[in-house]
Amino acid sequence: MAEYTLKEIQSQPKVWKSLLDKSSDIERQFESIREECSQSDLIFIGCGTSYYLALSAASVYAKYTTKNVKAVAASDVFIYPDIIFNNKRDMYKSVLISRSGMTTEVIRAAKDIKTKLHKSTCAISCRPGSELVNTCDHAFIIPEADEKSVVMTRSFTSMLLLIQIIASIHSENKAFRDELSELPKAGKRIINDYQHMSEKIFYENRFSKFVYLGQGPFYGLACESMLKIKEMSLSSSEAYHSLEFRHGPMAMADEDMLLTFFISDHGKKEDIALLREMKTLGVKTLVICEKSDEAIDLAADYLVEMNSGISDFARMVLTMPVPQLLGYYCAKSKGLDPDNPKNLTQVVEI
Ligand code: F1P
Repeated sequence: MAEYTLKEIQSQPKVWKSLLDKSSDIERQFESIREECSQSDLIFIGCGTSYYLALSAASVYAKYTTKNVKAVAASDVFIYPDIIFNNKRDMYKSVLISRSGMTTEVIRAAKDIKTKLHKSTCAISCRPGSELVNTCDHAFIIPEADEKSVVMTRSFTSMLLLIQIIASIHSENKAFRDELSELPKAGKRIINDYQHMSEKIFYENRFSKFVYLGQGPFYGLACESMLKIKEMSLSSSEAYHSLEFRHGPMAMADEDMLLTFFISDHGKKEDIALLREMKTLGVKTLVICEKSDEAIDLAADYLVEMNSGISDFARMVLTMPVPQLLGYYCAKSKGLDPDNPKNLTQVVEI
């Protein structure tokens, strides 16, 4: 077995470092579109993993630049353009996200925005020379984050980090930029510390349901984690805004469920109350947080403590290696090949 996926998960801190080392080039490139970006609202567009990336990227960008930013699935851009752009079509700068730059819906969205709305477009991708990159007016490309695997892991975190770097440049926020530079070291430590735990979870349990909960910028990460376990291990999985889980989905809670909580600094009080309540329903809990406390220690069956000293919006990529490893090890525990998930291909072309 080739084991691309595991190597790509493990390589993330190295790729983040090489991306951070290119911050000056990214800055130079951003200066050519600064004015246009400053005058527009932003819309992040993608499919699958790249759509979930758009959700988290939109939160981070809105937070630091105080701009109006939204995320949409690429298909809605050409199926429901009126809902997305309504009568404000001149206001938006579109950012199209795609690892391959070949996904049909993303390319169609980019072409429609250019030809029907006459607006310029910007691509975020891992493949130079792709159709998306050639269609867009600007492109930020990170070839070192590209992957052999079908399932996106380091491309997700690296393209998210790239957008965070751009947000730090756009907002001229040096403190945010300094926080981002700490990520590779913390990421390496987290992978070393928690790889074994991620494997052990599946020696100790056989879950039939997986749920991921996160608020704000962590909601897109919860969705992406849900997709990792689904794609690699063919397991039923769902993601919700944390407090939404109480509005119906908790009917499904029982001992066959692994409930993963992304606990943020912003929503810690509400998150912990929910965690304690769910624990009483018999679920197994996995908590991913910056720092634990007595209440978390008591209610978490499995705990990932990042201890990074980095704030909520800057440390987002640090939360991802463990959910990616869960997908990988769950697949292994079921005798599946995470490099070659059933029914999936690296690029979805229609
Ligand atoms: C997005 C995507 C992935 C999915 C699969 C096929 O691709 O749909 O989300 O996991 O690998 O591609 P892209 O537009 O980012 O290349």
